[in-house]
Amino acid sequence: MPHEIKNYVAGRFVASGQQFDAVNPVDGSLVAKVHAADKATVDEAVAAARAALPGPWGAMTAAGRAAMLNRVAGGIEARFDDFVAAEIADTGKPMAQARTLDIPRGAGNLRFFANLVSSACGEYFETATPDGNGALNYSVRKPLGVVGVISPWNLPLLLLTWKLGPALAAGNTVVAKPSEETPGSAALLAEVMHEAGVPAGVFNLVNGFGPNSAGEFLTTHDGIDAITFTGESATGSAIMRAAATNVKALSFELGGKNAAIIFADADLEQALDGTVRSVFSNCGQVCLCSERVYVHESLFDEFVVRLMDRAESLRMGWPHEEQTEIGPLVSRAHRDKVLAYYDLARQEGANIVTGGGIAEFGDARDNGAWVQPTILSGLPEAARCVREEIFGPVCHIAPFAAEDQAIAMANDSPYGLAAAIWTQNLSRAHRVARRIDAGIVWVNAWYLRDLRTPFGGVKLSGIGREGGMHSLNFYSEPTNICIKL
Ligand code: NAD
Ligand code: 6OH
Repeated sequence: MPHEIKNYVAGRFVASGQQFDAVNPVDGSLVAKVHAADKATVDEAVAAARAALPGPWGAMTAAGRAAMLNRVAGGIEARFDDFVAAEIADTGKPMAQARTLDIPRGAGNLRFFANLVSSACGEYFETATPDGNGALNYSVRKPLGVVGVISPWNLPLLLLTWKLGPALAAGNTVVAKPSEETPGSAALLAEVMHEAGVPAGVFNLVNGFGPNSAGEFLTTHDGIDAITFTGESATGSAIMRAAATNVKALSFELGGKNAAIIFADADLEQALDGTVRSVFSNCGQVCLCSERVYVHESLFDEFVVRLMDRAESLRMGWPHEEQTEIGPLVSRAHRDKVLAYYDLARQEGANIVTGGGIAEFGDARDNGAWVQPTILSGLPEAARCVREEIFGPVCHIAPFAAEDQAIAMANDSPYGLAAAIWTQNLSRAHRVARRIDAGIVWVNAWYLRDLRTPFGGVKLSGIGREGGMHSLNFYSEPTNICIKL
């Protein structure tokens, strides 16, 4: 039964004159009517956030804010099944994934930053002076102000809370805009914030699109001090231009064209398991997914066949079925983009090892956004399908002869988010890992997370790092205080 999703502004759920549809990509059914925030609603949200900054939120101690965030995390856990259902309805992802990754991390992100801000310490220096008495320097952390949070559709609650947690813990107030494709879990989060007693104006939620809509209203707003954004690199460029007028602080997690490198000395079973996960998880819609797989020539033919077997046996199914491993893409529009790349691969002369088309079921799912898991080979490194982010269940697989060549191929990319290296040779692991131009390198693993570690990309993949103190450093600014003794 479709429901209405409103905006959450100054502690109230507000409607607007214009609505758009949130659609379930499993079968094309209507999930919700979403009230798009107009300019006046965004203005009101920014004003409410500004007003709450010195008031209820800024006046609270870090421990008080941490307690509040822990209460919100508890609220997510108390409504766990509702959050799972909302995430599944918007994305079609397997329920097993929403239950073990998306929603637990939604609560976990808030708890993690609540705890971190409770124990974070500052800097202190003793400085010599000519009179011999010296001076003390210490710094106090202050929030940036009003933060605009713009999040994508692939891991909706996880990526929203990954920004909200540190922003709020550090004492900022927030106006958040979830992706227009996936407003459901953010709307529930607003309810949980409200029920937890988060003061009005501290967290505001505005729905809408990018250009000429809530996204652009936020990024061009003079009342916003910082924008934290996860999404496509091209959108990052547009936001950077928009944010220039009042020199907003920017944190960007952008696209990727991540490499996996399988050396001859890899544990083959482990590398196959890891690569099938890294290519096809979340239907390939994780920024960290491997879209370029490089395999040592001595293993290449065997690896291609075995990866193909695994790709073909991935269970595509309804989200609620326990056996389901892979769901649809997020929307028909995104499917058009992915299918255009499948066609382009053919035009570029690729060998389609498996897949390459729409997945059909003969039931309501044929109204959804399903595509076949796809493996390409035989393309030159300069081909567009090897250079551009596709963001679907697809990789290009190519052989290499020598370690240096594998590193050069991995690094020959406009992106630099993540890489996965598969080898049993310890020296090689260290040697190669540090030469990869990416923000995150996994060895014999993929998407193994520790929330304290720096997370982000180089080149077109982003600006800055999130995670642990890296997040708190973005969401707060030190004021140095120098005391002459
Ligand atoms: P997107 O850039 O299309 O949209 C992301 C968000 O930006 C949405 O909320 C959208 O409404 C908003 N937006 C779009 N245009 C805007 C504009 N001009 N001004 C302001 N806001 C605007 O990205 P997406 O399609 O939702 O997500 C997929 C992309 O995100 C992929 O490129 C993926 O690699 C990337 N991603 C990166 C990371 C990372 O950590 N590096 C994580 C997840 C996703
Ligand atoms: C991108 O699609 C995935 C990002 C994941 C995280 O930011 C995380 O903290 O796990």
